[in-house]
Amino acid sequence: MKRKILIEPDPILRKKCEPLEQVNNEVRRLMEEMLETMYDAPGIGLAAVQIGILKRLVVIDITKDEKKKDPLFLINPVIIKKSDKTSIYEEGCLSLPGQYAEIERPAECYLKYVDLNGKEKELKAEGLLSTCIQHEVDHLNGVLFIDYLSKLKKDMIIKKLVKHKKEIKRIVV
Ligand code: GNR
Ligand code: NI
Repeated sequence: MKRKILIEPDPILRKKCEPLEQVNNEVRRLMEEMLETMYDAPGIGLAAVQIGILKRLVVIDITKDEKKKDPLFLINPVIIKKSDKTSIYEEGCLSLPGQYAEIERPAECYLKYVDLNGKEKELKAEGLLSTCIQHEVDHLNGVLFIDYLSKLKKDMIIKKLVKHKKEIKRIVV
């Protein structure tokens, strides 16, 4: 089932998410729904908090080819090391529709996480995957990419989103 994605400003997006205690079928089903919601959007990553669930769960698929899906399921991801070298990507966020900005982040990161079988894994990421992982782990801590912009740029984006949300409401009502 496809879920509704929360749009900033929304106080839920600013909450810190709780670690998951055990991986069971309910969690596997939830992460499949997150993946469906992400593909449908479409996006390359989604954190559970974006659909209102305050758990440390992330799905990612950065492959462009629609036929060759390559999903990554991250439970309780922890970034254990970041490179000094940085890279800049133009980021978007499904919770900030239509808004994009160039963000500088560590180019490489090392990640520890639990997979869908409850097994501890490690991963070294670079390029877009590294940026996406850092963007998603930020979500788990209530951080959005606009938090890295100047107050002026951030306020401008939030103002646009407030207007956007009012327009959506007007259409629905
Ligand atoms: O779809 C998304 N694209 C993207 C592009 C550059 C850096 C990060 C991202 S993640 C984003 C989906 C999203 O909002 N994930 O939380
Ligand atoms: Ni996002």
